[in-house]
Amino acid sequence: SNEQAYLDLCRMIIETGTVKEDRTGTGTISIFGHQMRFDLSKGFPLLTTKRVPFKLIASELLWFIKGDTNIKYLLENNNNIWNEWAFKRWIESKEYEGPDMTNFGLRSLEDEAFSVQYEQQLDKFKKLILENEEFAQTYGELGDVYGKQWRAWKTTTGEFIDQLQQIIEMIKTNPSSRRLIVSAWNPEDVPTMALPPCHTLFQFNVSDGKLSCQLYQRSGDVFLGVPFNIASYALLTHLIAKECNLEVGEFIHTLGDAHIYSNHIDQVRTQLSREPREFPQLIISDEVQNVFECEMKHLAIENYNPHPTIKAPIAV
Ligand code: DHF
Ligand code: TMP
Repeated sequence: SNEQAYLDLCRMIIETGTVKEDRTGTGTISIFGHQMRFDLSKGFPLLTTKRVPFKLIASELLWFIKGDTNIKYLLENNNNIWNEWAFKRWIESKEYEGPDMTNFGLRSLEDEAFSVQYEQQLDKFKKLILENEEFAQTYGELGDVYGKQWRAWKTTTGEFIDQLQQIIEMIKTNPSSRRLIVSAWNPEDVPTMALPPCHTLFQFNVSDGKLSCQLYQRSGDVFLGVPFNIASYALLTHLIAKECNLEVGEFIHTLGDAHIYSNHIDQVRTQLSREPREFPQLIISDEVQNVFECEMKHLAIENYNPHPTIKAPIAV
């Protein structure tokens, strides 16, 4: 398997990276510019040196594919990975009346009493999203993030471009094209997004009947985000290849600022001490005729025998 490519990146950052301040106040070690390649015909790149939750990756990808930008769908699928960024908008709004939650990410790590209060407010927030439709519409929204840009990029004339649908059509009708690009980076919308897109642009390429995908990721949290991003784009490539009757080729992951947060270093060292195992296989049900019809029940991972989970706090 090519898990080694990921482990090499971790090692390279620890050994050669620069200590760098960052927006979240956590601190990182970082390198700029790196590329990893995963041959998708040799197994599905779900890391084995720690358990990576495939279901969360799949429901997030299906949420992008639906064009959804509201965390309600994620919560309905027991997926909590975007909560903090929606929560942040709520506590910064006029409507929020609870205890001061400023800088909750860092404070909950340092202050036990605060952490209890934070968990309570976050639970309340999740409940409101799930039970109050009006609240969900306002505070579940992350802004015009991935789903919106992929499926309904707004043009200057007020029309919408379905980039994902167009790219699939182009792969079928003009597979030799060198213009098979989807961009999530929309400079006009960046200021109003909860988080400007980290996975900013991807390109497909068909050669020899195989579909490959390259992602440009401007910023990568190598311990928490990157394992998700690798599996997510591998899954997307498989789904599109299946619809287009192509085999899968490579996933090429190009990173801009590739960093390890200072409070993830011990976890990364633990992971580096482990022996990688065979990658698992992805199973997509033959019921799935097209990408947009895919649901969670159609996806499964087989022969996944990872080392145990390694927990780490996320920088908000
Ligand atoms: N911010 C930061 N600082 N790093 C990120 O990777 C990141 N990713 C986002 C949004 N903001 C971010 C969206 N993707 C987790 C993984 C991916 C992700 C968000 C969160 C995460 O916490 N993964 C945990 C398991 C989480 C769970 O089980 O609920 C992990 O151990 O992989
Ligand atoms: P930034 O906007 O200041 O770059 O912060 C975003 C952080 O989130 C950064 O650590 C990268 C990380 N991230 C990923 O690694 N993958 C993702 O898919 C997302 C959404 C974020």
